[in-house]
Amino acid sequence: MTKPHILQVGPYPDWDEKPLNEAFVVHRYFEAADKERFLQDVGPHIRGIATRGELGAGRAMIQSCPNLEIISVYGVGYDAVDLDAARAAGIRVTNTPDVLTSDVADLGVAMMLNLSRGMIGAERWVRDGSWATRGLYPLQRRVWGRRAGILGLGRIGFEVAKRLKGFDMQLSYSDVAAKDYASDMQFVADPVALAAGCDFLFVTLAASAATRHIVGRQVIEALGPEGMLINISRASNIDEEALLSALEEGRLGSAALDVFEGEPKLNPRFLALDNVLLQPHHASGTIETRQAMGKLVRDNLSAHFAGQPLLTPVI
Ligand code: 8YV
Repeated sequence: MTKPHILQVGPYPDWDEKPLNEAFVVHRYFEAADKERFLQDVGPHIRGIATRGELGAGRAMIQSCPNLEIISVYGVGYDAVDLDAARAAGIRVTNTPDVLTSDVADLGVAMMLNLSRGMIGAERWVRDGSWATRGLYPLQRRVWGRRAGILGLGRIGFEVAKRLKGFDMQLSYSDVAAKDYASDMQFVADPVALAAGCDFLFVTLAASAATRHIVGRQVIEALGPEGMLINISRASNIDEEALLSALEEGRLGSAALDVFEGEPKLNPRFLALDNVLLQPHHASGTIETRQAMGKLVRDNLSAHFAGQPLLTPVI
């Protein structure tokens, strides 16, 4: 049987490369020096795209592959895939939900604990000898028993909530509608009201055009100088300019961020702040989860080319 040709948009861990190359003829887009030329050359052969959540597949890429049938995303977020272009051409799209949910929630909660208790600074305090020369580390803020708001109570938000219950926190959430599986949490429809009523605001929304900058100046102001924003979703959910100026001016207490506009480059203003915890978009980055994500990317492609139902279809 001839192997289908696929376009690989970004690198995967070594353990994924071998099985991918065994099952498909793989064209490595990310290695091409002249990407436009590369797409012109290989585009007509491509029947599948294997991409990553943050890389997606834009309209130009999709349209350069006239025989494209499926886009398989390594990630739960598919906001970087041009769904309209895919739909218009009858192209299927899959993602990797569920397998990463708990790891993403773990990192979000870890970020909250770490920043609230000042653990990065405390580590520095030990290493640079301040403990011996300056004495006790400055007191930090408690987590347990305080108020957490969750913006987007989907799979990841729900796992965050489960973990926060272990810290005896008072929980509330916003979503398009109240969820029947969250009767023990307070539903607050308006994100500004949600932010006004919590100390820690988790952003766990699937990003789309409708959620762009949903955390804007008003939400940030409502969270206030004692509040902490934790983003484990997508940068586009937050108005980064409003966030930066609020952090710089002390109108927002602090922010723990795993995602940034234009990542992996980020606005250098973040680096000058000491009220932030900055993480390199690695909430799903455990060996166990990444192995499961890689397998799901391949299994969706293989199912499609074998004429079987997709495991985790988006469209
Ligand atoms: C990335 C993610 O895909 O699940 C998502 O939506 O953003 C991540 O899991 C990951 O960084 C791998 O590229």
